[in-house]
Parts: sequence; C-alpha cells; structure tokens
Amino acid sequence: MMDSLNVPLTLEGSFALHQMARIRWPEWKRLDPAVRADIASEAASLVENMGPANSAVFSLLGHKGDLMFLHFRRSMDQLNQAELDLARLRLWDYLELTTSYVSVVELGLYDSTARMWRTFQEQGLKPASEEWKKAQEEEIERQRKAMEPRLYPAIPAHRFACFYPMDRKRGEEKNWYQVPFHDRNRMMHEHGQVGRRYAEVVRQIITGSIGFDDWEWGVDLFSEDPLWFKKLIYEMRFDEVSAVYALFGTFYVGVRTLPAQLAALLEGQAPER
Ligand code: 76R
Repeated sequence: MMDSLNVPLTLEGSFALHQMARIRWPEWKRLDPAVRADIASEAASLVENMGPANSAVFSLLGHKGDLMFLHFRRSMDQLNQAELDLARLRLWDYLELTTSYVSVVELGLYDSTARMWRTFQEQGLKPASEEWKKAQEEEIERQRKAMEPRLYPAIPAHRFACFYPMDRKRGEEKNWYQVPFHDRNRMMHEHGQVGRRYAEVVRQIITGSIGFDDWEWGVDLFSEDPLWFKKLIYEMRFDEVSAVYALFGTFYVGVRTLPAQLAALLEGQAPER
C-alpha cells in the first residue's frame, strides 16, 4: 500500500447529539403536583412529536446524570433546532446539563478502501490523479447508496443503552495514526469479527466526532440486557486495537423511557417494561 494512501475512507450519515441532564430534584419536588404533571406532559409531547426514530430519552443510572436525551438528525442545523426546542421546555428550567456530545454516524471503510485502492492500481490509475479521484468518488457514492439504512439509522428500540466516547492513542510509544494502513486494517478487521459475534444481542452505532467534540468517536450500544455491554466491552479489551490503542472517556448506561413514561419517571417511578 502506498504511503500517501493512508487515511481510510469514511461515510457519514445522521448527526447525533447526546445530552446528559441532572434533575434539580429539590426545586422539582417543591412544585405543585398538578404543575409537575403539566410540565412533564409538555416535555413528553415534544419528544413524542420528534418521533422515536429521531429522539429518545433514557433514565440514567448513577450520579453522572438522571436523563440522557439522544437525537439523530439529517443535518447539524436540524440537530441544533432540536436542542433549542428542548431548551424552550419548562422542564428545562428543572434540568441541569452535566455533559453533552456532538458527533455524526460514521462507517469506517478500511476493508473496502484497501480493495478499492488495489483495484485502481491494477487498472494503472495514478494516486491523486483526476481519474483516480473520479473513480474514488464514484465508488464512495455507490457505497453510500448501499449503506443508506446504516448511515441514517432509527434509534434502536432496545431497552438499554450504553454510551461512551473514545480515542485512539497518539502517545510517544503507541500512536495509532502512525501505524501503517495495512496493520490498522488488519486490527480493525479483527475488531469487527469480535463485534459480529454479538450482533444478535447488541446493536452498535459508531459516531465520529473529530472536529466536533473532545473525543474522536462516540460508541452507542443498545441491548435488551445490560450485561451484554459488559461482556462485549470486556472481550474487546483483549483486541489489539483496544488493548494497545484505545482510550476511553466516561461511560453512561440508561433505561429507555418512552414519552408516555416520562411523567411517571419524574414522579420517581422507574420505567416499566
Ligand atoms: O461497522 C461495521 O460493522 C463494520 C466493522 C466495524 C467498524 C469499521 C465495527 C464493528 N466497528 C468499526 C469501527 Mn466497532 N466498536 C467500538 C467499540 O470498547 C471497545 O473496546 C471499543 C468500543 C465497541 C464496543 C464496538 C462494537 N468501532 C469502530 C471504530 C472506528 C475506528 C476507526 O475507524 O479507526 C471504533 C472507535 C469502534 C469502537 N464494532 C463492530 C462493535 C461491534 C459490536 C461491531 C460488529 C457490528 C455488527 O457486525 O453488527
């Protein structure tokens, strides 16, 4: 593989926003129950109108937040609008964002990038030539069409979600960005193989956040049983690409809370199945 051909192609789809919020319980509890019900129902109908494919609420475990709002939108503008729509809710006066994360659904194309470059070279195309660029654009367009459903996924309906941001290491000893393409491709292939063994029980959505937020990727996992998160992530720790090159941010785990369950959650009732 030529040195200049170093950066794997990626396809980008929906823009994503994660919002973690703490409920200001003391102020909230002081409200009249009828006012609380009203405020909760206003929030529930906004989320309901956004649609379960586009926006979802999770009840978070632990002190890092009480609620996680997750939004997928076709553009960053629409994502910004969703954020502003929520901010205007009366409920927002009783929430405090603890953190948020901005990213875009990303499909890494190590394998097909390698195959494509090999084919182009066999066809005698010169890297970075006009012909090469044109052939590459055509191929990317073809892939984009084929991957459309994965680029613009509905938020999975599973009961549990796990989210965390991560980086690839750029240390003095171990630097992912200086590993030759061929080796990165091999490691990512092995990573995918481990992941595929969990495909039946865990749905994964990788979002890229270079240029958008403080880490390089966001990992969203969805499952009917939270133990699969632990098992999958543990097994992956032994993958070369995780063992040697991964750095992880803060982990969040939550239970899907349907709009119809939001008012009860705000009254202290954990979402029922
Ligand atoms: O998207 C695909 O299914 C193709 C193969 C694949 C890619 C390109 C894939 C498969 N992943 C890819 C990219 Mn992944 N993934 C993680 C984590 O906890 C850890 O150790 C790492 C966090 C998990 C749990 C996970 C799960 N993946 C990436 C990238 C981008 C890296 C890059 O491009 O350099 C990151 C950061 C990352 C991290 N991955 C899978 C999974 C699972 C379960 C699969 C199989 C999905 C399936 O086949 O249904």
